[in-house]
Amino acid sequence: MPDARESRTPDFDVIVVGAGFAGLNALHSLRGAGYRVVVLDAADGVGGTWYWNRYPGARCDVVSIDYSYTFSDELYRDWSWSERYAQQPEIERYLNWVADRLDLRKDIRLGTRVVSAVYEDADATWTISTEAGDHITAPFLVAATGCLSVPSTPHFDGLDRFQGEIHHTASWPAEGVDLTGRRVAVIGTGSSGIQAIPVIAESASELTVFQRTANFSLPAGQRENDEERVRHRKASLAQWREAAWNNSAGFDFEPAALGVDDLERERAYAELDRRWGRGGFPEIVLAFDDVFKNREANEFLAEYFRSKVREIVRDPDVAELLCARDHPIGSKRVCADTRYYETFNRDNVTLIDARATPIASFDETGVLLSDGRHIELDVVVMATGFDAMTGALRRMGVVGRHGTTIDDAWASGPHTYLGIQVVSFPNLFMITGPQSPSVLNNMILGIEHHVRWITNCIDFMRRHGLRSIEPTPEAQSGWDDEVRAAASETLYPQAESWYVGANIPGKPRVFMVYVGGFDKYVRTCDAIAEEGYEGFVFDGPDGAAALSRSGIATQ
Ligand code: NA7
Repeated sequence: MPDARESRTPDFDVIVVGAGFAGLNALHSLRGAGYRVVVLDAADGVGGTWYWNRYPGARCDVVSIDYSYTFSDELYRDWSWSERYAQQPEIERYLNWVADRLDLRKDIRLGTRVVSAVYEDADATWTISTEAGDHITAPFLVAATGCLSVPSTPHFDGLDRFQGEIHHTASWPAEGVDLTGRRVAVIGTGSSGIQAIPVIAESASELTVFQRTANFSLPAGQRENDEERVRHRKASLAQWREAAWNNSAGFDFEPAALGVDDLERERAYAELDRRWGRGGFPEIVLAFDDVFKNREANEFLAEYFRSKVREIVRDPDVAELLCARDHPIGSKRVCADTRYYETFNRDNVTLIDARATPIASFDETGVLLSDGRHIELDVVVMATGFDAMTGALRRMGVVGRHGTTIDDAWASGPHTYLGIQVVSFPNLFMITGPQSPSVLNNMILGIEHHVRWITNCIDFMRRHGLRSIEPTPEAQSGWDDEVRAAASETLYPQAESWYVGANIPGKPRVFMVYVGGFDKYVRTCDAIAEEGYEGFVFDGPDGAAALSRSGIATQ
């Protein structure tokens, strides 16, 4: 008797999970290609990471004119960012504007959390189950679930007894939190903490910062956008796009060597001072490629950063504590701040070395440190990061062929082909998935590239009557090797960062980003598609036969 499910008609052609930058772009592209698409998102609004991360001071650390969709000249032309680095509310407004402008809302179901995604081999169909108990089917599933979308709150004894408020930066209440005159603790000094701390210090009566590891941070150089520059960019978007697609990081500048060997130290310092004054990654961190590979150049730059901390922070002991030493600069995300170090000169701000004197426990009124000190608190801010890169797919309960779970497949860290697909998970596509350039390149271009690639791939399958696609194990392990080899030429793997999963207890330590160059990556993916999707198999293990049946050449 045939399985009843074999004859069922799927509800949609494509289910996209996530309504942030990636999901909105995917919906527009796939719907434009004629597919029936639905986007599901747990949030009550569009925006993805820019919906959730509403903490005080939340801001993008990529300049706003580079952090915009480029797939549509009209969109690019008709939106104007007010600041060099956009704040969260403005980015959220932008994404809402895009959703309206492209008439996307009618295909987006908000407040819809996906609790499982199961692939059925018999009819090559994904069934998505939602928290509300709905089931939705489609042959294709696109995970537009973001790289930093699962907040992580470490375990602290007694936290549930604390009678004050606790807020994670990545699930900050939409109505805001009034911190005026309150005693606040911020736990964590990554990008989120470093952005939030100066703003919180201005309203809190007392702010206690718990720093376990000092980070490198530089002034963002925040200012209003230079109107002339914006006009020029809008007028020359096509050239910018061309340059960025062919750039190793997806921007329009090519890094050069800091070259500490060649330059006299004074000259190098003078150059760095000039750049520090202008602020932001393009000026300093991303400007020098040898810094990511050469330990000497790296230490030179790191020491320059430390000298700046000592210049700014008046108390020498506090300054030393704020100097990052445990990792090469750039091997963890360098932070872009607005008066972060200056904040530690305020009378109402105290820095606690949470490595020397960790939090022992919480009680009803505050926190007890390992040295016996008790700090009374009204509000605790967890700026403690994310289960990055793999967390979202793992939380979504993804089950592929023969009951293989994504947890099984990634037990030793993520394995993918091109960061786009995974063996045993046919027709599941990831946007900026692990092992793609993602967070270490221009995210928006990375998203646009994946969206284009996925749309073309589904088109190809439709044209050739193919039902399913997945990578071969050989191609996947080859990509593992490429990702590892590219990382081994850099200093990235030397840090205990979220790039390697070190911030989540029990998570395998594997460097999860492809750092072989954005331009090279784009060329590789596009060549694979043009050559008939080498390394992928269509319609299960009988893929070669499926391809030849479809009338196209097989390798
Ligand atoms: P990050 O960069 O992962 O930072 C999390 C911070 O929280 C970091 O300073 C951690 O210290 C700290 N942390 C985590 N657990 C603890 C405990 N138990 N005690 C004390 N401190 C702790 O997350 P962000 O949200 O700031 O930024 C994530 C990305 O978003 C960022 O890189 C940008 O790309 C945007 P640790 O370093 O682990 O010692």
